[in-house]
Amino acid sequence: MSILPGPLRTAPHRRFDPLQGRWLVVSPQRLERPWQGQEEEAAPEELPAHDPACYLCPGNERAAGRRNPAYDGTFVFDNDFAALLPDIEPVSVQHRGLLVARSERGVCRVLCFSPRHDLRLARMDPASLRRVVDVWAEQYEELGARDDIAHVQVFENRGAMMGASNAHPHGQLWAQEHIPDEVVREDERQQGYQGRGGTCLLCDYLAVELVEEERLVVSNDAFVALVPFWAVWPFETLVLPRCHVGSISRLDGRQRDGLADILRRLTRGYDALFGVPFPYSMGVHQSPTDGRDHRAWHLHAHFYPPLLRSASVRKFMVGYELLGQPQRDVTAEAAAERLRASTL
Ligand code: H2U
Ligand code: ZN
Repeated sequence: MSILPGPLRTAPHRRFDPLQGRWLVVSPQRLERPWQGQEEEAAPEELPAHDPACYLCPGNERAAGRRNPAYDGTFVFDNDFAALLPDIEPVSVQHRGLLVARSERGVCRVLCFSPRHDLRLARMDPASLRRVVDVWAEQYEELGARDDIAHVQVFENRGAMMGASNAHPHGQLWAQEHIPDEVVREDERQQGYQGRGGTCLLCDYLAVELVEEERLVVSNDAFVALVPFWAVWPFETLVLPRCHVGSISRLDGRQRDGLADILRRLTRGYDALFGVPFPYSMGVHQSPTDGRDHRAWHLHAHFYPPLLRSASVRKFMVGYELLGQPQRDVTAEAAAERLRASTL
């Protein structure tokens, strides 16, 4: 069942992103070429279980000279080259509203998902993935409880194409004094929606998608992954808990297992789509920790993969997208269909 009028599957149109409050241009007519799938991709790389040259493997020395313990599960450490620092002098400048700056305190950490150099989320077993979910929850709780931290961003860059510096399975945590802009916008949009109708934007959105079905990718009792109606990246997905909850730390054990299961099936689906370790940036958006009322916030994760048609055809945000607004060729419906087939 779909409410989408036929021309919106074949002709240029605009779609609205209610979470960011912005429009994008969708140009399905540009994808008349047949799906070429697995043609041009590189062969999957063979990695050793332990790489003596890896900065993140257990027991190895890191770039700045510290040595990793012989960890056998997950491992968290303060980033040796942190973008944000906790102990800096507070200063600010405000010159005629034109030169505006202020110091920003924060903490950056690296989280190794596994001691095994050759694994990635898609290849980890459910119990190990569940451990990663638990560490995300612990870190959010610990950092978010601090007075100098208003927001904790959990993310993963996967693949050199997305800027990952190392093949070892790892993600990052950036916690800071102010709420970053993407999150401020999502917060305002969720609060505004709840203020107008009394219900949650993402609870309502998920209910619509569960009826529409065509943008769903994988689901279980606790979580759903779908290609959002307003997706900008070719195979972008949104991971949503079925219940209204603001952070991973508020999920019970069954729900955390549910999240781990979705992450596993979704990333395996991504790998299967092109037959290679699929590059992406992934981030978990949890309610800000600035002490204000964020009851409207609905926990979710975004996956932003750049690959469009094969390992050698990727999306860049350039030209019109840099100067006007985002644009995509493959519709959310077509992307969901391909991704869903890859997760079977
Ligand atoms: P990315 O792969 O997403 O770049 O994350 C790796 C992070 O690990 C990166 O932020 C840090 C880099 O600063 N790092 C260390 O803290 N110590 C090292 O020895 C190597 C990399
Ligand atoms: Zn390694």
